[in-house]
Amino acid sequence: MAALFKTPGQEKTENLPEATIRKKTIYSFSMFVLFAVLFVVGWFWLRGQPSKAGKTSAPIRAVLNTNESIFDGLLSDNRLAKEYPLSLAANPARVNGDLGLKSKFDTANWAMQVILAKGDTMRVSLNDIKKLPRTEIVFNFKCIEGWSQITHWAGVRFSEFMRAYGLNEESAKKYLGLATPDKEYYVGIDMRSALHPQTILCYELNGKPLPLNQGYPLRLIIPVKYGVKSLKRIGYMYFDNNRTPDYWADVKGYDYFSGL
Ligand SMILES: Nc1nc2c(c(=O)[nH]1)N[C@H]1C(S)=C(S)[C@@H](COP(=O)(O)O)O[C@H]1N2
Ligand SMILES: [Mo]
Repeated sequence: MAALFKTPGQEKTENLPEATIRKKTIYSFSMFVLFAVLFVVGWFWLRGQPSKAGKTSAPIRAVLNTNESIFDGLLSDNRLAKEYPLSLAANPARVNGDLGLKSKFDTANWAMQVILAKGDTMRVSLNDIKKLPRTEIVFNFKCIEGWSQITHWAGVRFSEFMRAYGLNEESAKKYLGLATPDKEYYVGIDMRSALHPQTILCYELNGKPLPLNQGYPLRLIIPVKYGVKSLKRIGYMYFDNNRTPDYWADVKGYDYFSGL
C-alpha cells in the first residue's frame, strides 16, 4: 500500500549500502537464470514425452482430459446454448469442410443406416425423418478454426427421433457415432450431449433443404459442441459404450469432447 499511495514526506528515496544493492542484484539475476533454465528444461521434457502416433504428448493430454471432465460435469439439459432472433441469421451461411462429401452420392436412394444395439440395421428415409415433430434453432455456430456465425437450422430433435423409434437400449449406450455414406468423415459424441434438447437431425438451412455442400439430405446440428461435431450428410448411425471413432480426435489429437 505504501508504495501505491505515497503520503507526503515519504518521497525520500532509500539510500542502501553498495553491498546490499549488489546482493539484491545477484539474487534477482540468479532467480531469473534459474527460472529460464527451468522453463527450457520443462519445455524439452514436455517435447520428449511419449505421444501416440504424432498426437498430443501425454502430460498435455492429461491436462486436456481434466478440462474435458470439467466441461462434461458442466453440461446438462438445462445448460442451453444462447438462441438468437431469426433476423440475425446469416444468409447464405458459410460453407466449411468437405470431408466425406466428395464421393459420388446417390441422392434418390439415400437412407440413414442405423446400426442397432442387437446388430441389425434399420433404414430411415428423409420422409420418415420429416414425419417427426419439426424444431428450429438460430444459434451461434462456432468453428474450432476461429470463426463463428449465427445460423438458422430446422429438423427433428435427436432425442425425439430416439424416442419415436423406441431406441431405448441404444439411448442407454454411452456414445453415439455418425459417419458419412463413404465413411471418410466420422464423429463420436457422448450420449448426454447427443440427447441434449438443442441437438437436432437437421434437414433445413434458412428454411430450405440443405445444400449438398452443407450436408444434404441430413446432418447433425449440435450447438453445445464446436462445429467439427456437426457432421454433414449422415450415412451411418451407431451406438457404443466405448468412445466411437472420431476423425479429428483420432487423426489430429483434438479433444474428443470438443464441448462449448
Ligand atoms: N461431412 C463433413 N461434415 C463436417 C465437416 C466435414 O469436413 N465433412 N466439417 C465440420 C466442421 S470443421 C465445421 S466447422 C462444420 C461446418 O459446417 P458448414 O459447412 O455448414 O458451415 O461442419 C462440420 N461437419
Ligand atoms: Mo470447424
